[in-house]
Amino acid sequence: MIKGLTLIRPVHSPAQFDELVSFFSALGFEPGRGWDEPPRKQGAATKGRPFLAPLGNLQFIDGALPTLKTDLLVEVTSLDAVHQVASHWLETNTGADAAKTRITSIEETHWQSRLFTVQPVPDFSIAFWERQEPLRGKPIAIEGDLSAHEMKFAIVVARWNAVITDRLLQGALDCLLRSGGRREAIEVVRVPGSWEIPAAARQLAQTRRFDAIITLGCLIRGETAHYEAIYNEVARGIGQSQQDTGVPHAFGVLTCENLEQALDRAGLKSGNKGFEAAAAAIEMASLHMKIAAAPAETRA
Ligand code: DLZ
Repeated sequence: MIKGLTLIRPVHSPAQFDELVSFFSALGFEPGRGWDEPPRKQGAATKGRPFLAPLGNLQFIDGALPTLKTDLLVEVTSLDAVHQVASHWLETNTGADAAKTRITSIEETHWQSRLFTVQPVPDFSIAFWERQEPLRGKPIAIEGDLSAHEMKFAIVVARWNAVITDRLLQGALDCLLRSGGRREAIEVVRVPGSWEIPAAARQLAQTRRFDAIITLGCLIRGETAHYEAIYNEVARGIGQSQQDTGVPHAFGVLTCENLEQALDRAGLKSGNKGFEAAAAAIEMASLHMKIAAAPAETRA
């Protein structure tokens, strides 16, 4: 019968509202359905923006926690990456000096976890924490993070069906920038059609200047002679470039029956595959670095 918990947090001003929405968005919280209403009486709320997490609980405790004073506890799986994103957000939004006073370093807790606290706005403190890995500190699995901080990307985008591929490009850029990437660290390369993507992707990967390559194109069966042959060759070429160069390549080439289906996958009904390809590129670039850095025993 019970469906969910909602923790309401009134804010002090519209500016603070925008700052908190920006901070929670930057950290990758899933936005819920918000609401806006005309003011009904003096001081009444006019808008709300929910943020969702896969799990939540309301916890009553008997007395105070000895070391922890916070308004909200958020459990995460990649604490170091979250710390990086939070620091980056603070530096961008509050300046480098203020940022230092509003975030703590990561510390160990008495409950086998690591934790830091951050104040995105005054009077609101959030503690992010991660359980220490069991098995004597060995991770159960090596996983890539979703932080694009300090990473470099090349995006190869086909001009053919530009009405679709431009949307895929916007989706990819949106994902990279929202994940902590910098616009100057993203190179966009345009090619005539999907057929040309593998050659450009390989050349870019061979420069070793990029942590990952994102490939974006759109093949529409109805409009493409030898559709299957072209699609197979494009997929094979991108895959082979990835295997040969060792640089992660994300596959964002749509293969659709018709234009309507392509539009759905470029930001309408079925999400934006450019955004998804960029997210995969970030994760694989991070995983690539972690596997390279992990001691041999972790990999056994
Ligand atoms: C020629 C062609 C056709 C018919 N259809 C598509 C398509 O649906 N999507 C796409 O990205 N490119 C298409 N092309 C162009 C080829 O990919 C290639 O650019 C040209 O054949 C020139 O080599």
